[in-house]
Amino acid sequence: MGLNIEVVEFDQTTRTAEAAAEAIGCSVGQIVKSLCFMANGEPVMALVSGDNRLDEKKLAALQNVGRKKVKRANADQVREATGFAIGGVPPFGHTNPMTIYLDEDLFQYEIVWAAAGTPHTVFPIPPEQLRRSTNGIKADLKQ
Ligand code: 5CA
Repeated sequence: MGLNIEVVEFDQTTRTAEAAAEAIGCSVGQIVKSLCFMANGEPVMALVSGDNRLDEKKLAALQNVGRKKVKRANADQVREATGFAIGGVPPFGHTNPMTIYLDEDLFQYEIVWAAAGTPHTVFPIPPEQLRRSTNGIKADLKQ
């Protein structure tokens, strides 16, 4: 993808946004949560700032499906859709390409940090590069 990614590995866990921010020494808002949802049975990903909670109503509206048709993916669905286990799901490199939305709040930072495939690895990336490399749609996603 023409990215110059440098994966950083920690001894301590980075499996949650809070733990990752602690290990990196950045704000929780700079952590990219790669959240997988099922919308009408199809996987869709929301890249959400660590400070924010995703509003499933907003995701349903973006996907043009009913509110009740959006559910958080379970561990098996996450693994099937992305190829990775919860706690290390990266924003790209998934088994199956899926629609990706990006929390507009990520764009206030010069650099954000996302999971690099394991619960001990992360990488920094400018939000605009994250948008380009995921073909992501910038949106208002938070509660
Ligand atoms: N490595 C960190 C920071 S980049 C990370 O992966 N954070 S995360 O937020 O993207 O991944 C953890 C998320 O997985 C949680 O916010 C939660 O939404 C989701 N999750 C955790 N346990 C479950 C579960 N049992 N079922 C479905 N989703 C879960």
